[in-house]
Amino acid sequence: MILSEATGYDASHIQVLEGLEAVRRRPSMYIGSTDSLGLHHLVYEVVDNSVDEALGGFCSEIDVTINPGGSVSIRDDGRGIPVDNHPQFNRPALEIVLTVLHAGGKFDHESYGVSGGLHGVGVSVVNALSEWMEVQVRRNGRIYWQRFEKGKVVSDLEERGSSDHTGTTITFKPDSGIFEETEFNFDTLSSRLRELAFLNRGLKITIKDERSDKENIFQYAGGILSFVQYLNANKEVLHEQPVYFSRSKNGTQVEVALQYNNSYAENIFSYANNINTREGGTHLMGFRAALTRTVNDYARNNKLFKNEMKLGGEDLREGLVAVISVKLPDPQFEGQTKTRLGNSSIRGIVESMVAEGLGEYFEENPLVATTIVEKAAEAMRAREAARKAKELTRRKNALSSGGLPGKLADCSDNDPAKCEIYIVEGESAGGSAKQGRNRHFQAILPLRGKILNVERARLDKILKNAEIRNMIVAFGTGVGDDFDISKARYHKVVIMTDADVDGSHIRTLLLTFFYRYMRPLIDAGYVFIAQPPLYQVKKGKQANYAYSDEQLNELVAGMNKPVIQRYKGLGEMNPEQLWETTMDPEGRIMLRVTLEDAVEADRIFTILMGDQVEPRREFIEKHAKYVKNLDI
Ligand code: 0RA
Repeated sequence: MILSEATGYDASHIQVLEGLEAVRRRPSMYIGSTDSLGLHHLVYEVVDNSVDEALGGFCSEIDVTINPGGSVSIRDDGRGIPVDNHPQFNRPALEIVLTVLHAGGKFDHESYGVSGGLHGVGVSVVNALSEWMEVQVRRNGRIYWQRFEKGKVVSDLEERGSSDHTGTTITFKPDSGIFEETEFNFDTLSSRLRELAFLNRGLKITIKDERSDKENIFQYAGGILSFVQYLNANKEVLHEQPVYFSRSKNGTQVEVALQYNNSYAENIFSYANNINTREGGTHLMGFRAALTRTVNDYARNNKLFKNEMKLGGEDLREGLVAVISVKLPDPQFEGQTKTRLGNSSIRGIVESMVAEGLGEYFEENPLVATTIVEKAAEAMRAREAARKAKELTRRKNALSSGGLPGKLADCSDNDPAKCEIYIVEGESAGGSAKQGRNRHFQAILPLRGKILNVERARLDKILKNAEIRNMIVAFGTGVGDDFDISKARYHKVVIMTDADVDGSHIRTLLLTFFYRYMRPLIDAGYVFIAQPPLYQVKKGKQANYAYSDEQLNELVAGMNKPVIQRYKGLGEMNPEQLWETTMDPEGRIMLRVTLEDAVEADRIFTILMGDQVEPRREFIEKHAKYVKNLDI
């Protein structure tokens, strides 16, 4: 609001209230959503402010505590939010930082050359969306305190004793009138805080859950070099030490760590100002271009190739684990989820810095350089073989009717948004599903026995597997680099397996394949897991179904002589039962597969499917529950 006549406190006060009211009216505009994701963003927003202090060199420790009553506290040892009078508003600066939109308190732009961009909406937004917030500041030898409710000042700034430390503690309770979900998840917060600790070398971040007594301490002397070691922890690496270098120029800092392993997947995590740029961007393009060029230059200069061989970008991806982190002033975030770095000048800057840093590293570490050249050369030969295999798939498909696999019972509707495909374990359950389905919008593809473990095979071998080829052709999307989600013939891909160990194994194999070679299918939310019932409870002619042990207990409570049948496989249900319990959109339960935490997902698939047996056993013993959650 701009009122030329209005002056002093009153006018500013009105402005403040209108600003925060806007946040409460349209919270999603400021924090993305009001579901669990948005809820956790509140914490990240406050933590980002503490990390900013760390980036400026003023803070070395951040403690996050989930309190029993539903609030969360973020404590740092930074400079403390200023408390002196803000001349424009004639109120304490702390109050302005907490109640004025975008004030953020970043009055001194110089010391905040780099700061969170995606969140970066300001702590005042968190305040506006909190039932209450209390701020404690240690500064000038004193302790200050102030409380807010729904963004409004409810007590003036108070002095509460003395302290010879500096720092800020912000405690807030999210407003349950705004958030659909108000329970903080320890693992979700832990993942992001671990990531922040990797990205800010030496910074100590602690998270404590006072509801249980879980605690994690993250601190990495190696920064992103430690991050790469963490990502490769359960893989066989091709060179012991990760490649690492950092460069900075004109206020832009580029940091890269990379290490090859013996797998066939690529795993690059790119960041701009600590934000995970899932959609990539100019920094990633610069990195890729420099990697390809520098490795080819090295191979040529050292006469590692007999003839005029040239490695392509895709050859350098195989088995690559890399973290690239840039810090720049004024980042531009673009794309659907605002996670693609758009600053065009960054591409060239990163490319030249990476070429320089990597070139130097190779000169000093010729063994590492040679290992990378050899791995890429092998990938190139395999790529040639895969190209031939893919072509074969294409030609074979063209021969059969309509190009679709013979085992597929397709649906008649051809609007992908309405269509579903059930991937069914076993021929007999496949048969029941074909009979029981609604053929207008439900297609059935039975799988015979086990499918290939894609974690241990290259794409050329994967494409030789008939079950996998059938899926690719049925989906219509292609696979790997050629994957095109806009060609998907179904917007629901439903995995339907038995509720036993084999079924769970097949499910994990399928999920691994989708994750490694059809990731956008998962990102788009197209992958589901069917939930067949575990029990049938009969009383007279009336049949009921239970999908869990608790449900079974509820059902039989008070029943006289119920007849309970435990289902071991889908095959034990007739087509009508299968339809009624598992496939009918009116009554079925389906779970959507989401893998938001790419670091954790990658770790899990490596552990579950990789060739190192020991960590797998350990993992299953330690995280049996998590595995169950992943599976569902
Ligand atoms: C405004 C100005 C300064 C620091 C901060 C805000 C600040 C905000 C938060 C939020 C959580 N922790 C924080 N720590 C600091 C600069 C202070 C100065 O110039 O001394």
